[in-house]
Amino acid sequence: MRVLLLGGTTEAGTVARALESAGIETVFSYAGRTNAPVAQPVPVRVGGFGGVAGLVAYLGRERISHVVDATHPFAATMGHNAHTACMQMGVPLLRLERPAWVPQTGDRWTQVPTIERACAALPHDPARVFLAIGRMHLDQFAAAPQHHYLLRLVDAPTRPVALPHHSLVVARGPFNMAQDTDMLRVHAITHLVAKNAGGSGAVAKIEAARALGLHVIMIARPQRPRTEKAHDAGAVLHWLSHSAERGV
Ligand code: 3Y8
Ligand code: NAP
Repeated sequence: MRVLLLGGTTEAGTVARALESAGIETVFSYAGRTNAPVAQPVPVRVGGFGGVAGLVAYLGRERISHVVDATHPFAATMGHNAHTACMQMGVPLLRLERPAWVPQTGDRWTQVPTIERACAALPHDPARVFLAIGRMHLDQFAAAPQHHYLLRLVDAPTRPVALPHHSLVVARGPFNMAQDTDMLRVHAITHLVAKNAGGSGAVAKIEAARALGLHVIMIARPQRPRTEKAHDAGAVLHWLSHSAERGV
């Protein structure tokens, strides 16, 4: 058995530790988005595969017997590519999906279907907005330059940010509520824009926004292909052992 673990989330690290403890041969895969990704207890590869064709070739060349997709809910292209490549190669695929966050008492959410619609959901009058969606979609908010934006990025930007009024925090999660509450207060934030990532690593800001009574513009997850799903590392190990018993 040789498992390709598509990573980049807190849960992927948990699965990597479980597979290593179980003595299951595993390769952990990062896209190479950040300068210094978190080390893992199993061999790591970094960078894209080169689309579906590249992934198909990788699965064959590396004799991968199983794929676990533990990528972030918004990494939908990787999700679709993994599904297509595994179907083509007859390699079993399991999606490790964490439940989406749901609004609770005290939440002031405006739910939008895409990142593009999040900007339009901001008020017309100038606000102070914590843009907690990382680096890759910041430019879309240049359409609303009247706001002051607080940006939190994993790595310092390599080019000027196209938002005239912004503050920058360079930090890597997982984050905690005390840190996030303090940051929202210090920057006098009135609105928060977030992806519905689910999980524990990014939830602190949502809990802090609830405590402070802030408006949250919550971006829904993109569609993913229908695949077998698990919600924790134990279920991944069970799937692998069951799959081995069935000789696949
Ligand atoms: C490169 C690997 C671990 C994994 C930790 C989780 C939690 C902390 C919170 C905020 C929101 C955001 C962002 C975020 C979080 C975890 C998890 C998560 C959100 C690393 C990582 C990689 C990435 C890629 C990065 C994206 C960006 C998104 C920042 C490592 C740290 C906003 C998503 O600069 C860039 O290009 C960053 C790109 C994709 C989204 C974006 O559009 O900018 N994650 N994040 C992975 C790879 O190369 O394959 O560097 O160690 C992983 C984590 N980030 O092991 O502890 O499990 O989700 N990541 C979001 O959820 O909204 C920050 O600030 O509150
Ligand atoms: P994406 O848009 O779904 O994927 C774009 C391309 O990046 C893929 O086609 C693939 O390139 C490559 N790729 C993505 N994940 C990969 C992985 N784990 N290993 C190897 N190649 C990968 O992905 P994304 O949203 O940019 O996310 C990139 C990484 O950051 C993922 O590991 C994801 O788990 C992590 N992450 C993303 C977010 C987020 O908000 N999007 C949040 C936290 C963590 P090729 O086509 O060349 O194979």
